[in-house]
Amino acid sequence: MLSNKVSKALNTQIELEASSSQYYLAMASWAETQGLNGISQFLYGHADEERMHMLKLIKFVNERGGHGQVPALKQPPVTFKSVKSVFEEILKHEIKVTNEINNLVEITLKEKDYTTHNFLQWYVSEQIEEEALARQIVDKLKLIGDDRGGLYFFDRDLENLAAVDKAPAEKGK
Ligand code: OFO
Repeated sequence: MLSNKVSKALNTQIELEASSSQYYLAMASWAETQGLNGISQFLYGHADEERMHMLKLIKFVNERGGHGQVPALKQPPVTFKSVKSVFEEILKHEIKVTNEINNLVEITLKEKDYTTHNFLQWYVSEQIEEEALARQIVDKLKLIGDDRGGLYFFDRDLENLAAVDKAPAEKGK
């Protein structure tokens, strides 16, 4: 059974994962309107992943006798300054999510909730990957600078990355 403190903290995380999903969905839709199909496919996929992070938490909370609550969300931005600013925002956002996961881990230790502590290890590893990927992409975009041709190839690279990410899910169908 979850303590009130852990249950509340997990529900706050549910809200953060849900708003991450909306945020990336808004970025994906904006990129699509700019003709950046690879980038938008990658971001649509990323939005789905965040939804899965939220769902995993909801199910865990319910399994442990709590109530995973579906939150109301603020509208995310509609337009973005540039592709580089989108990925810089993602990196900033993921660093924030990592900090929140770390706070959650700390709460479970204080509450001696080792089951939730164990469950959260998946999120700890996931955050390492998410931050590393965002950092890699931001570095690539710095190299590209204002080169339109570079952006074209970058868009194609992300299309390939989105296809690779989707492959295991499709195999599982
Ligand atoms: Fe759920 O990891 Fe990103 O935000």
